[in-house]
Amino acid sequence: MAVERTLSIIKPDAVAKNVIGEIYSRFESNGLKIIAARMLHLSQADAEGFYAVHRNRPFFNDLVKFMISGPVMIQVLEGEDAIRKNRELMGATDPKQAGKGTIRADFADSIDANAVHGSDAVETAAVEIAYYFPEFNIYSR
Ligand code: RTP
Ligand code: MG
Repeated sequence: MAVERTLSIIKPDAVAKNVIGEIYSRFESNGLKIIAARMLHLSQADAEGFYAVHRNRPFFNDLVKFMISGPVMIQVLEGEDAIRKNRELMGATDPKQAGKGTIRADFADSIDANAVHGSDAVETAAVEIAYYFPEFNIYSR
């Protein structure tokens, strides 16, 4: 299987719950390495740009408002099959549908405040990683 990189965001609800470390442990114990990380309080323009693919969706304004409601922790994860593996660890978008033991089942409150973001494909991962990290700030080991 290919070694991939994916962009992960721990959203404001999970940062406020003080579970960054618990979520990082899940990544690390499942073979995903944290190879870049930064905490940011996104501006409206940052969040709108990041979620531009969703700009015509009915939930866009609520999503942007939520993502700028507090600091987020943003990281690049690297590992075999990292994109799919991260989304498996995250669980379904709606925490009510998320499988037992997933990050969203354990830490998310609602479909809006759903604890984490993860890239959904190789192409979107590349775009999302470039949005927050210049290559020289990524430390693949
Ligand atoms: P993400 O992008 O955050 O990893 O989540 P996802 O792929 O599971 O979900 P996506 O369809 O890409 O939607 C992005 C985020 O928008 C919010 N959302 N709200 N109210 C709604 O029906 C609705 N649908 C999506 C969620 O916070 C979702 O994570
Ligand atoms: Mg998505």
